[in-house]
Amino acid sequence: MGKFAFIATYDNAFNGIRILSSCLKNAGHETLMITFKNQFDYTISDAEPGLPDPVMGTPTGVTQRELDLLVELLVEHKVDYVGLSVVTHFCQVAQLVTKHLRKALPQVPVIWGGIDTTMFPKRAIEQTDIIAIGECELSLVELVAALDAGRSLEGIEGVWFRNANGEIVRNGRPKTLKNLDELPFPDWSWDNYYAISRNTLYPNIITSDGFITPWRRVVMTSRGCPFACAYCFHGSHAVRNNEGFDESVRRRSVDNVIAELKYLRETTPGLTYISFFDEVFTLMPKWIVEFSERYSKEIGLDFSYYTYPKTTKKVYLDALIKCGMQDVVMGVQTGSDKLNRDIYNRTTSKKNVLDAAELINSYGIEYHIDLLGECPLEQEEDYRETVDLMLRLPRPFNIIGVYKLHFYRDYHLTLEAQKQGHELTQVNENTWVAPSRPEYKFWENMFYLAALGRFTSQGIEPFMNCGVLRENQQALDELVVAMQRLQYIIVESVEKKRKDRYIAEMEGDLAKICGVLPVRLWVGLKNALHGGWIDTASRLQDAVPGADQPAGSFDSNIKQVQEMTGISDQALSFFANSKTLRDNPVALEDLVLSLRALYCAPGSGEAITKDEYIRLLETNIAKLRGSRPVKWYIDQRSRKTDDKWLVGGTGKGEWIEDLPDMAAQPTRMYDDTNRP
Ligand code: B12
Ligand code: SF4
Repeated sequence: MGKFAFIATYDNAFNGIRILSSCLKNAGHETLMITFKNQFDYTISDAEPGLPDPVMGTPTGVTQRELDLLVELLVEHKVDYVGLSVVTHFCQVAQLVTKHLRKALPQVPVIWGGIDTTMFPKRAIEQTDIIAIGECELSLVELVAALDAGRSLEGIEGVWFRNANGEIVRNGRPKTLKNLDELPFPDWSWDNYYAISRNTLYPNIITSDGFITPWRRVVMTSRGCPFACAYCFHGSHAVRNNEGFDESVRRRSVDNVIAELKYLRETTPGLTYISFFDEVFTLMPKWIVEFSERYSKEIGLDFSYYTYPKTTKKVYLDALIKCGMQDVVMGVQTGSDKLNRDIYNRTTSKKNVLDAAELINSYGIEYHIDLLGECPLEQEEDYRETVDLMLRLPRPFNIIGVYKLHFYRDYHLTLEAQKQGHELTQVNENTWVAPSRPEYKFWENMFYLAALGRFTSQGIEPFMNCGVLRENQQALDELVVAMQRLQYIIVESVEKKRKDRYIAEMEGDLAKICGVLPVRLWVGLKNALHGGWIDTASRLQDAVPGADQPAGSFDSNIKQVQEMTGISDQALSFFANSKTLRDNPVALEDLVLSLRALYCAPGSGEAITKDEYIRLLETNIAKLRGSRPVKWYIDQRSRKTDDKWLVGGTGKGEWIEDLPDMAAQPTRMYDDTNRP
């Protein structure tokens, strides 16, 4: 039985590879799963050998040492076959690895599969020995069996190869999978997992700079998408016509998904979060309702999913809100109906986005959106529509990113851009990007400014019209970074957390701990003994002079902007010297009010900064958690699997369903100055 090594580039989630690995294991083979470069490793700038022009905007560098580590790993494990999962963004890395492996391990066939291979099979087969297009759960098992037995690959549907005469043999369409329940669960074992990144081999561990963390797993309940956006592989002419993927939406049974989730919960200590990676999770209302009921009873972990503006409906949210839904990611791309309709082939409008966002917001859920940028087909009026949308979207929401538009080979979008005479730069075999223009960065910053701030439309207008800011990117660059810093804390290398949400969570946590009887008794005792132990009041000082006053004159506002953001004198000078901003004082007034909202703890009435307040909360919680009665209490609680709490102090202890509602009470109950 052959040993098969899968390689993914810049990805450690690779649901596809995990399922293929399970398929091969079930057929009796051994597998390795290798992340070649971690997801957030494409920022290394001194990589050798240099690769073609960067796709991600930064060099996707691979070092000789990393290639050597890969070969050493494959040799050590006596691997018989290598399978590369190729996405178009990183097809240049797949090419480089393949070239290198052909030289270093000529006896090992290198098989390509994945999205890029499926979209561009004729090009893919030029690069390597064997390719498998489309969904390969069936074909790969057949393929490896044939290779093991030394049989011809002729007739294995979806597989292309070169025969003894060097001619390319194309075995037609892959079989389509009708019943996804027949597939095995993805392989989440770590004993066969390796990451190679930053010149190091990381065996059998999850590294911190990928999408997968110890507490998060990804699950797909369906395949396919009913939409056909022009920049997505579902919208590509190639995929729609080259017989690669079955484009119909297929969904697993609720039973099958719940079984996978239970399996994950049992095999993943510390698991707290599920990311559902279906293209559009909110489809098939009956399925969602049944799933939600089962999920809340049998799984109960927090989760997030992707939605589409038009499929964000009450029926889905009513069901999902009850069972752990934490976040929603909604593709927005642009606020311009014209761009959506004419260029991106999206059947969604600005109104649809606003309706969807308002609905999500009415459930108290934070949502995340993504936008597209660097599109030469986008015009000033389109950008302005997006800014307007950002102003109108209900808070809180987060822009995950303004993603650089990639023009893939033969895509309608690519042909259209070329037809309209826009110059595009090829950055790898199958990708082109628009050469950078100052306006791209300017508008990206404007989207963030509108989303992060609390601007009126009159207040944002002068920023959009300001020639000084358009010519000097540094000013908005620094301001936006500072505003993001004010809004978020980085909780791990790939995640940011909204400070307001973090504060609310801690306040709730603190209130819960404080509300329990043993703590109340303990605190009372401590206070009675004059041993005040949480020092808050003395630190509730004015952090921002004048922050409780209305926005002031232009010059004093400029000063406040710098106090709150810490931007450099030079960046500040662009704002200060802008005649447009000076002539329209509402712009700076709105900015200052926006910054205050980001900077100060909400509703405190006192100008304590959020950072300071967070530190206080963290300290207080740490102290309480460290105290003997609380430790005991938490320990007791953790022995219960459900969310009941033990009421102490009654002598025998009694488990209660609901926590005392202390959340409404102020957290500053340990005010040092109140001590008797
Ligand atoms: C979940 C997801 C992510 C997750 C996890 C990544 C992952 N690959 O699992 C995250 C958020 C990290 C992510 C990031 C990115 N993603 Co993404 N992502 C997806 C999504 C929605 C699902 C992936 C999935 O699990 N599919 C289901 C599995 C079963 O299908 P599969 O992976 O294609 O695998 C099957 C076949 O392709 C084949 N196969 C796959 N590998 C191999 C290998 C061999 C040897 C063989 C024989 C067969 C084979 O068999 C598999 C089983 O049937 C897809 C859309 C989609 N439906 O695929 C986009 C998609 C893959 N992402 C895409 C993009 C652009 C990205 C990013 C570049 C975005 C960015 N700007 O950063 C990064 C790149 C990450 C990377 N290095 O791959 C594009 C890729 C387009 C392209 N032409 O390559 C897709 C197709 C979406 C789109 N808009 O078109 N993504
Ligand atoms: S909705 Fe999402 S997955 Fe579907 S075609 Fe559009 S971008 Fe692709």
